Amino acid sequence: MNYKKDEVTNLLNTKCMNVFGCSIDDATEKQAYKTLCYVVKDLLAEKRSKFAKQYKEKEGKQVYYMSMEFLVGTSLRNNLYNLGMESVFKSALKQKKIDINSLYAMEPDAGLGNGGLGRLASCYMDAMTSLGMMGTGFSIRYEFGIFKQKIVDGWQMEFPDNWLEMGDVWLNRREDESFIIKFGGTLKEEWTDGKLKVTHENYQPVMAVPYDMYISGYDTDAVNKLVLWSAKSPNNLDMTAFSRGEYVRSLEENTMAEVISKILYPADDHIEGKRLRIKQQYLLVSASLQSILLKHIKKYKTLDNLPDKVAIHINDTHPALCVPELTRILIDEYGYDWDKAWDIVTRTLTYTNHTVMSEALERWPESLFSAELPRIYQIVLEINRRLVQKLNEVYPGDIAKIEYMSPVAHGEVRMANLCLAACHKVNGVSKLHSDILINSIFKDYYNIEPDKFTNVTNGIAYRRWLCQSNPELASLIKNLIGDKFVHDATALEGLLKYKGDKNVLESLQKIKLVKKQALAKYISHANGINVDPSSIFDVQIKRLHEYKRQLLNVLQILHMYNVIKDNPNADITPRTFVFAAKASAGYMMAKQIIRLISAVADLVDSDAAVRDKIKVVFIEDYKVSLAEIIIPAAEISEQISIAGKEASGTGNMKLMINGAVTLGTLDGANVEICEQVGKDNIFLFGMTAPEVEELWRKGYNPNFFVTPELKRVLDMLTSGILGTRFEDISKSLLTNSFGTADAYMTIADFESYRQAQERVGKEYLNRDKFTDMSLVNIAKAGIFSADRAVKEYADNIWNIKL
Ligand code: CR1
Repeated sequence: MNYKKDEVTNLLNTKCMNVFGCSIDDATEKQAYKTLCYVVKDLLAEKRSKFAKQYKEKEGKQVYYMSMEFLVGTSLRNNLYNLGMESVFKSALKQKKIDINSLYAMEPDAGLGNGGLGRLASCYMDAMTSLGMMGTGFSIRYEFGIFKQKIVDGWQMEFPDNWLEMGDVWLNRREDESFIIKFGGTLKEEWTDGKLKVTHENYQPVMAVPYDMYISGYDTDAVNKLVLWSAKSPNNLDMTAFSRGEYVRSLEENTMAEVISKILYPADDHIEGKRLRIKQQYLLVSASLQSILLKHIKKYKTLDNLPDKVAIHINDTHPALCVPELTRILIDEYGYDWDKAWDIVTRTLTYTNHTVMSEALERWPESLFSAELPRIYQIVLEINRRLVQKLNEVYPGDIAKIEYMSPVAHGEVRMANLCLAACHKVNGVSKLHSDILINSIFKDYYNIEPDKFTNVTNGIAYRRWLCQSNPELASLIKNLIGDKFVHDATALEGLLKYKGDKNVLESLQKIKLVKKQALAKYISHANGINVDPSSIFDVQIKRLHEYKRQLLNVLQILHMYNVIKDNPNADITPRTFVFAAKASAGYMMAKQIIRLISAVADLVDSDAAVRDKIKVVFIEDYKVSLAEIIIPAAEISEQISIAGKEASGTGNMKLMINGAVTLGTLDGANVEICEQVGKDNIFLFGMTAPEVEELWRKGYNPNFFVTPELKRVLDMLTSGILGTRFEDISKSLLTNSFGTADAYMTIADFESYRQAQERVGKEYLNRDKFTDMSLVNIAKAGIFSADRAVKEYADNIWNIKL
């Protein structure tokens, strides 16, 4: 958008006057922040209205992206950047003596997600918009997003994240477009004119109120919307109770309803089969589908063509209730018969799987499911009955297989099977992960419908992660290869011609140092620790999960400690190990591991012989905006999950594009990162996924893999040297009573990891060679752009022409 400085000043003044009754000169900082956000929102609204009008005339196909999580992070800088207006706003504000950076700093993260899955959804909204697609995200307006983390004496403590206080500036409430969602109750069945009519009675109605958040894209006419549903009681006050003097009870129903959208479940790659959670899922699904269908019928006067005009995407199984709910609406509300309804459902819905962790595969007890959603349960049973009939023809008599594939079995409703049965496309999120899906967990479905399955390797909104978080690097790249890469990330390959170019390597080193200094400053402020910006910044930032093996990292640090203690003059390249991670609130082992990291940090720091060589820092409250500070400063990107378990990873991509070199296993998208950069530009270690499988088959006993060095490290866990004895961690690694010890093969991979870490230390000493590796990583990161990923979804899954 083309605005001059004076015009921007006018916009700010007028808005400030309208909302706060003062000019921008007299505004408090908070008022200035809000004014700026409102002005930006207005600009987006204006663009949105033009875009929507154009689109309506074109009658193109559009996507609805259903996700229980969108990890939006902050929006202000991103929106200004995307509108190409950052500098004009900056100078208009500067004239008023307001530093735009201090306003940026006031914005809370919209933390409506846990980790990779939620951030991916936000990156895809950005890419859909930048590509000019009409795409709408649907989720929940959690009053409290992912908790704020504080570390107290090594323990994680959780605090509520009241993001709306400053974050609601981006939301538009549209009460008029609310829908009623029905929970519980009973079903009445009547036959009229040879047709069975089912009426849902005595249910508890909850109102779903939509809030819109605009999503901007880079250099595009498009503006999309993220629609967030909030739960509300349809009856404000129970007047009878109120007039009886029962004031509290009169408000009770209100509170019960509102609780549904109160808080995000803080578990990642893990489910909790809680009643409130299924209510959240149904609220999202039912409200979104009602709104999609209403809009469609208004426009086309029929739902027959729904699959031609609409793709509804199920992001992991959390919104899997789309399957029965869409069927229900078509039958109960729009009078379709089963076959026609089912045909529309299957051609409209698509599904992405994001994990093979069995504890994350959602299943609901039938009793809970049928009590909360009686009509939906009935429909699920019918889907199941028809499917079993079909499977009996394909796998006659193979009861075990059919049961394994059924949406309903053993007293449970299984959401993944519901998606597999209904969606016309199913994908994994990296090549390795998609292969594992078709060769193992989804094999039986793959055998009957191989064409249904495909892969889309994850991608990132690289303009946020490179251009906005690391403007210094982006501007160097522009100087070297022009600005084509801002639209087309694969143009980054142009950097390859600067391999070995002394000047370029020096510039890269300088920029890295600047970003490391910035992180060091943050750390000194947040942790009160001074880290040395000339040491290697070795970073592991992601959710805390045993399969991600933060523990492997810590054990190796303890080993380095021993090496230095044995020989204070040992040739060790100074290293700063940075961790940041939230643990699911109820995940005790993950919390213990955080405590261990803190204990190791203290141990290292208290020892004069060691502290100049290694530093360990756990930065609390990992979130999108913190990642934006850490990632540009990273030199080593730890991606060390046990092979076969990390579906893709996306932090690996963000770190790579900022020049960090991956130290990793051949897991998830690391495999494709390795394909891109070649073995010389990545530090690989550990077993491959087939080797892991093979070892499980042969029988894994961690004790066989304990080297003398590792034995010494493991003893430290319980010796008391760490202040606390970490018995549980030690046991989880070594006690093999039920064959469950070391479930993530930390011990089996330790030696290989130790050696890889030694290589890192050595290779870093040749700064130019290391920076060359870094340059190749930046140059080859283009393929991991969300633009590429979303194009693949459009082509192969949603059938949308761009
Ligand atoms: C996976 O663990 C992947 C993201 C996005 C996560 C991670 O490897 O990069 O999804 N899965 O695809 C997840 O959160 C509930 O599952």
